[in-house]
Amino acid sequence: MTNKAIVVLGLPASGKTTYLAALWHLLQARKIESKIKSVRLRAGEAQHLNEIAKRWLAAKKQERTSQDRNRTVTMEVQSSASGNEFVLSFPDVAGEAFAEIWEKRECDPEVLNSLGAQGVLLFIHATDINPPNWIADDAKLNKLLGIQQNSGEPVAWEPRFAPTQVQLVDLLRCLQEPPLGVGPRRLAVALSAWDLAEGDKRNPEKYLALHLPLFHQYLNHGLDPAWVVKVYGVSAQGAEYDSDGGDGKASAGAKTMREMEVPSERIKVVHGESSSHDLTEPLFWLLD
Ligand SMILES: Nc1nc2c(ncn2[C@@H]2O[C@H](COP(=O)(O)OP(=O)(O)OP(=O)(O)O)[C@@H](O)[C@H]2O)c(=O)[nH]1
Ligand SMILES: [Mg+2]
Repeated sequence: MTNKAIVVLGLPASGKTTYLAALWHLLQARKIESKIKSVRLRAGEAQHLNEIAKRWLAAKKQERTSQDRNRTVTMEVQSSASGNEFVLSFPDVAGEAFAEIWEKRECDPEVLNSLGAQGVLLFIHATDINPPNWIADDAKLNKLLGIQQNSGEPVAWEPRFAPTQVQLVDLLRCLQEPPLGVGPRRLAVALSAWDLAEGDKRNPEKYLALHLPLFHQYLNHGLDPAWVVKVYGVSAQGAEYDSDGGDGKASAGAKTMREMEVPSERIKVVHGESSSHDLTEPLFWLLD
């Protein structure tokens, strides 16, 4: 049995826990063909996995992962094609831990350990992107909203204001340099909430080039050429789910998802022009 580790990265609310919840359901339910099968859970966290999978099944949004509740799930999995078995470590870490690498140049020691993995699964919420803003556009928006602007007065800048793609490029740069660098890796970029991006009628790679052009250029021309990259569109929910807060009204999408006979069919994974319900596809490619 080979030990393989995958590190799951992503800024806050990028879809990491939702992916893990849907993955656990899919592996346990075995209702659809998948490239990877779960053999057994090796280390603890069954309760966590069962809780998040239960929320997923009920079409409820996951709770934000808090930094003092980072969890690494270790499972024994098997490739359906070759029968080879792997021990897969899959950390469910709060996005704040990765944001801190950019904002404070600090890294939690536990997170540091998991960052040595050869396989990197990087989540980016396809529609929750902080784009670079133009001062002229901001001024226009402030005027429309009736917000008083004191022109000529500097506004203190904070690293968290940086555009999403700037933070992501820096994260990848850190993974290539000491103390986080471990040589060439495989990188699967998962554009999560793909159901919200599909209206664009573009494949995931083209979507990335359009909405995160700096990041896309970095993948192609800035990253160590020995790294291998694939871009996936991932809809782990299939639609918008109910949130716990607010008026408690059920979303129409969540209702449709709850009515599906085979819940694993809510899932959609897109690569290039092909799509499937197999959420294990990026993991299989990373383990290969
Ligand atoms: N529409 C849609 N929304 C999704 C999907 N996957 C995740 N989301 C939403 O994205 C938001 C963040 O999802 P989480 O899985 O909690 O993200 P996370 O990366 O674990 O967040 P932290 O724990 O805060 O780091 C939630 O509002 C989810 O409902 C999806 O496939 N479709
Ligand atoms: Mg989370």
